[in-house]
Amino acid sequence: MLHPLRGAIQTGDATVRLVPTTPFTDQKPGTSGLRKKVGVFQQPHYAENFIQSVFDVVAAPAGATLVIGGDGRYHNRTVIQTAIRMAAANGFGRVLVGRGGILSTPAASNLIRARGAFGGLILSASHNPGGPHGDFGIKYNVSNGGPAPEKITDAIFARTKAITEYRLAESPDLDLDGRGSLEVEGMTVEIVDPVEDYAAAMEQLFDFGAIRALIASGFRLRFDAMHAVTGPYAHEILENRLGAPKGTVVHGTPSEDFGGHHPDPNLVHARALYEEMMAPDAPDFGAASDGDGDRNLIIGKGLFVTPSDSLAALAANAHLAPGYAAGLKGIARSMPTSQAADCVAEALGIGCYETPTGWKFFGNLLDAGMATICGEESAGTGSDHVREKDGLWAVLLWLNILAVRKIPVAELMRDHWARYGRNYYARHDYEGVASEGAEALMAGLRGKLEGLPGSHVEGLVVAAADDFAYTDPTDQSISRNQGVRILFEGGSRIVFRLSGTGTEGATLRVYLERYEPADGALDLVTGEALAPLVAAAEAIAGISGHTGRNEPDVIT
Ligand code: VG1
Ligand code: CO
Repeated sequence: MLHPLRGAIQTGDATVRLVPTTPFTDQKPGTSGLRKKVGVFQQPHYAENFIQSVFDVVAAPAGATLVIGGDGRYHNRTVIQTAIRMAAANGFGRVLVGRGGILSTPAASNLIRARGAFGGLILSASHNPGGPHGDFGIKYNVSNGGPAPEKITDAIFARTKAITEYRLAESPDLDLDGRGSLEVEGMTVEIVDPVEDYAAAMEQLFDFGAIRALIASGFRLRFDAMHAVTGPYAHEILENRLGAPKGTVVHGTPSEDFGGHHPDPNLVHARALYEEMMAPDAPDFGAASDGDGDRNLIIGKGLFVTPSDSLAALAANAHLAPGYAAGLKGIARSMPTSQAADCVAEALGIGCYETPTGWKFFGNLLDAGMATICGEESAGTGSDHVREKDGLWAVLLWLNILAVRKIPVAELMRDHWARYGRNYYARHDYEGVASEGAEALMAGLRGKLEGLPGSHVEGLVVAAADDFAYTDPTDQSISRNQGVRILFEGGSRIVFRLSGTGTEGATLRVYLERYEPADGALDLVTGEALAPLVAAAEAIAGISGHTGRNEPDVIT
């Protein structure tokens, strides 16, 4: 319940309450917005404090447009109602909200750009589990459609620590399931179809006729929406517009708790899809997306394509799709993402940028026209069509490429490796470990960096080691401590960093990469290819001693 009224002021015809509040100390946005357990967000004033801090920092001009939508997880509708009341009380003139409160993250980014909105609130905890005991999240995106850059998220965090009141319009809950426009105290709330604008944008980028013909020729695909937000998008685009048979999209109805599953499209949580794709009668192409629709998992018949390889293959072939026929301006990847994309950039003679983890670092490069395609090892790929990674976009680009090249995914990848070499890659996650142990591990690594070059570990020779720092080439802003990199002679690497999206203890991510040149061993089993690096990671970082774990929880 709200505190008693401290003051009610009239702004035009709006009745605005100024609600007194006190700061929470834990509202620091992480890799992708503020993520906490649902119970934390349900505390009185918690979401309000954060949203007001966003509004205070971004200082939208009166009458500005705000996009609001989420991935449909538990608590989505409650926070959307609050956010709309607060937007009205903070002087926004128009809110665009997805029907039912639904907007995938890339669709929200698209809407902000297409409608010239000032910004947007995306309510999601992405790949984290949902439901009353799961996670919730709020992220603010700026007018280019991308996540707020660090200088804004830092200012928001500072504001959350000083906030004393928030503004709320007095109005009843809105029916978000209807059509058309509503009014909240002088502000227009337009309920938009979550899929329409996004699907239209995809039709502009890709040759839907060619993909339709591929599917009509008997090419079989499977798309697992993981009970999350991409269900309605995939039904419309893959089945209705591209003619894939009904049933191509599975788990296509968004549910508040993702059917009790973990909407993370990796080999652990999308295991059933993986097994289907490895079976003798597998479809030609399998894909999955995460809670908010920005990630993609790509599996060909009999071959899992690592997200890093997918980025490289998409970059190498993107010109085959109409939206990229003019070629790429550059490629950007997050630091832990494998260097496969670098080989493509080199061959194409275009720029290649290495950024810290998280999509917010790609925005400036895309805005400046320095990069066209970006990607992360965590199953995120996207382009300059929006300012978020985009799961269905990646699926459609793959399909467009396959429709032109008319070869199976596995053959396309073998061909790729034979040309550029192969970056064997895996990420080992140690989830929910004690924060002290994880911090001590990272501190220990940082302490050793200087002495590592030249040393021999498990048959590998360390060429360089550092704690990654990034200077944005467009505005010279610097982000430090973005992960420890150990680079070996021959192009192999180990990267260590702590997750910035978890909500329980710490999650240690260990990224392992081994490079084999085009005339090297291209057909190894990944686990075997990486075994020396796994041993080296343990020897250098003392993972078991610091975490008490002998095995990672998740290998992707
Ligand atoms: C993870 C991934 C990162 C991704 C981020 C948000 O962050 O590693 O690549 O950008 O999630 O993705 P972290 O800090 O936990 O490693 V999503 O789909 O959760 O918005
Ligand atoms: Co996501």
